[in-house]
Amino acid sequence: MKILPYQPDQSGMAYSVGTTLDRFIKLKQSDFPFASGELSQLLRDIALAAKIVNRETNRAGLANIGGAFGQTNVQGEEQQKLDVIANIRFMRALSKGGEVCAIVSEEEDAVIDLQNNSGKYVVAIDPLDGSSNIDVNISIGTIFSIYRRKTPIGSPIQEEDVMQPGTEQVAAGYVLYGSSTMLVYTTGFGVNGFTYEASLGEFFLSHPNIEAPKNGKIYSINEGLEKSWTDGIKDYIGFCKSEQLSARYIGSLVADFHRNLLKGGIYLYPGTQSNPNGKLRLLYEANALAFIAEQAGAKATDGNQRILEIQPTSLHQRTPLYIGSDKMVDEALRRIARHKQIIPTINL
Ligand code: AHM
Ligand code: MG
Repeated sequence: MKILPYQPDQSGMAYSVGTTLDRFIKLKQSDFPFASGELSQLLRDIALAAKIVNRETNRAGLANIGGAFGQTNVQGEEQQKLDVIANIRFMRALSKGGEVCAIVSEEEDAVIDLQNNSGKYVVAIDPLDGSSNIDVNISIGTIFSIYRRKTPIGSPIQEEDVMQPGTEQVAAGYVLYGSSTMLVYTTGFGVNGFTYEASLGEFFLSHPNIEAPKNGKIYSINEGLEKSWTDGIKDYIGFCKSEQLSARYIGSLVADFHRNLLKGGIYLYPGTQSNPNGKLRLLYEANALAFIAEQAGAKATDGNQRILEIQPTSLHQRTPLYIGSDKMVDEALRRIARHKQIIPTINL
């Protein structure tokens, strides 16, 4: 019998597909001392649910799962059928996996106790963000944050397990259902992006070690709300225009954030008259993206403090969000602060 050592192909006849998400997660497990593999398994569970939601999203135009569900969520926003489907898919994946004890979801009024007291992790998730874009075939996303529970494993979950500031996240990520589907995540050791190859059913590492440009030429804000902006925001957006930056606003946070992360830019959702804290939610929208932004060398603030340092006080709490390239966020903060300092003169 003839035995030959394996020689990797040098002909270039078949292109290499690269590293799968699964393999990458396994390789990176050693970043965590004493890791027992649960976080890795949890990330895999999320990736599996993302593949299913990707399939549902792609079928939306055909399968009568587009359009409104006919109910509003706890935020008073109209739920789309795909919002509900995505919520079911992620809930199912997270509850079956066994690593999670509690879930906070945009689509659920209360914290969902999975009755799994041996689960180490708490997940906060927006299963389908930007869902008003589904029916017009525009990119949407999933956003998730993972926290280690604070109370001892085996005991019932408590408020302190859920109400943790973003600095306590052990992992966070998003899935972008766009011209291609991508999963981008961090465990606090840089940011990596994976593109979904549908015919193989796998995410492959396509954007290793993402680093955000320190400056950029894109600003993203809903300019229709200009009337209700503070003077600081008006000043900053005026500055962006005077610099002839490009205005790009999809209205899907994940898509706007992802573009700015790769190309350099800033996304702003300030407080408005009707929503003084803006529209976006701290626990399952702002925190995850802030963690990713910082890991990629970008910044995220509410205009007063780092998003990650905000101590949450309620589940569906909103926060103003200014996130993106380091220098752009600094300039926005400088102009916001400048207008705060205008103290009315008192004539004595
Ligand atoms: P949603 O969670 O109900 O989908 O709302 C969040 C979305 C973000 O994706 C997007 O950036 C923002 O709302 C757009 O809001 P607006 O239409 O007010 O500009
Ligand atoms: Mg959302």
